[in-house]
Amino acid sequence: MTTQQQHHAELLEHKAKLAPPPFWSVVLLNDDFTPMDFVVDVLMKFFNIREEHATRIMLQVHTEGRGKCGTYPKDIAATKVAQVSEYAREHQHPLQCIMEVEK
Ligand code: NFA
Repeated sequence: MTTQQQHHAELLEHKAKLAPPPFWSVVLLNDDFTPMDFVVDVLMKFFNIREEHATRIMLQVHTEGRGKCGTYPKDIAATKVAQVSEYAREHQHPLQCIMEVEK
């Protein structure tokens, strides 16, 4: 290994020690078919959000195209996405749920 490469490796190691683990947002996407009540139920059931707030998030998704349901460590966010996607599929609704790394 050259001195340059060693220096670069040390910088990466230093950064890895300082950086907090990234958090991930779980985001719902709008579509034309999923009933509004179903989206509110999803937010209450899988994200532990009370009805009034769930209704506000659902309406944000409906009008703006997308809305954040919550922020979690990567594995928890992936589980939420899988649970929501399976639940929507079971009920034959096209509701889409994605995860995005927090900036
Ligand atoms: N746009 C859907 C409707 O008009 C409601 C909806 C909201 C769907 C949020 C998906 C997400 N029935």
